[in-house]
Amino acid sequence: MGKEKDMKKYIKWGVIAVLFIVVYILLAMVINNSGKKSSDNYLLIGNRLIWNEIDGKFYQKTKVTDDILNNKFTLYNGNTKYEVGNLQYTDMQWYFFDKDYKEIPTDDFKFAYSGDLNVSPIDYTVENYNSADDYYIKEVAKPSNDAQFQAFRGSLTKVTDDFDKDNVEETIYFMTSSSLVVEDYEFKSYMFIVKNGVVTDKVISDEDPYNIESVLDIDNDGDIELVISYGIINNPTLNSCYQLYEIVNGKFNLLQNCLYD
Ligand SMILES: [Ca+2]
Ligand SMILES: [Ca+2]
Repeated sequence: MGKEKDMKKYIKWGVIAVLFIVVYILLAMVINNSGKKSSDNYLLIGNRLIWNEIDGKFYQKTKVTDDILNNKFTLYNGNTKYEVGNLQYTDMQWYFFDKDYKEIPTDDFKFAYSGDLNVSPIDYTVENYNSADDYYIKEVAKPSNDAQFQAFRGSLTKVTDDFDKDNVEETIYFMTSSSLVVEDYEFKSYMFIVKNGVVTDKVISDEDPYNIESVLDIDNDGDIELVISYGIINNPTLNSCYQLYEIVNGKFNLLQNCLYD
């Protein structure tokens, strides 16, 4: 009788132990899947964007952690490539040093990347308004008075290249009337493409401006990508919305909306 009782006790505790282990494994699996595993593939663009690439998607890191700092980065200042030995993020600014702790110049800092990423720089210049742009301001924004016109002119930036590799250049314009603070007027923001003198695509926002942050070849496949910030009027932060676009046949193609870690 006693032995049987002991046996039952053992089985009972055995079953409990097995259940415990099963629950533990399931929990571990759930926890593991809910937090995306970070990778060593980091892309730093300017001082306000840190992307962590996982399976082709770029997740924004909203703070600087050791995970980031412990990587080996390759940096482009203009078209000059450097291997980074150490990096620091102080007062919202990156500082890079080579293996001898000599500071790497960042006067024309394009980006730095680590891990399996392979990013190529693209030569580009961000230009401001000139009088030939009035035609497009009128066509796209239809300003109803001179103050609105002036606001768009003052904010206008543009970048030109053959973005979709069809041997015809496109100019991508960014403009907003956000500087105009008058009653009964809600400012508008635009991003549009001009190709062969024709507006081929436009994106309109009721409020938040679009800004060009970077033009690069993010995967080194020869096709150009654009990093555009959205909704930043004054101070871009690590939290701001950064989008990735390509241009196809004169149209914007959103490759990735802002995506947070
Ligand atoms: Ca083109
Ligand atoms: Ca590319």
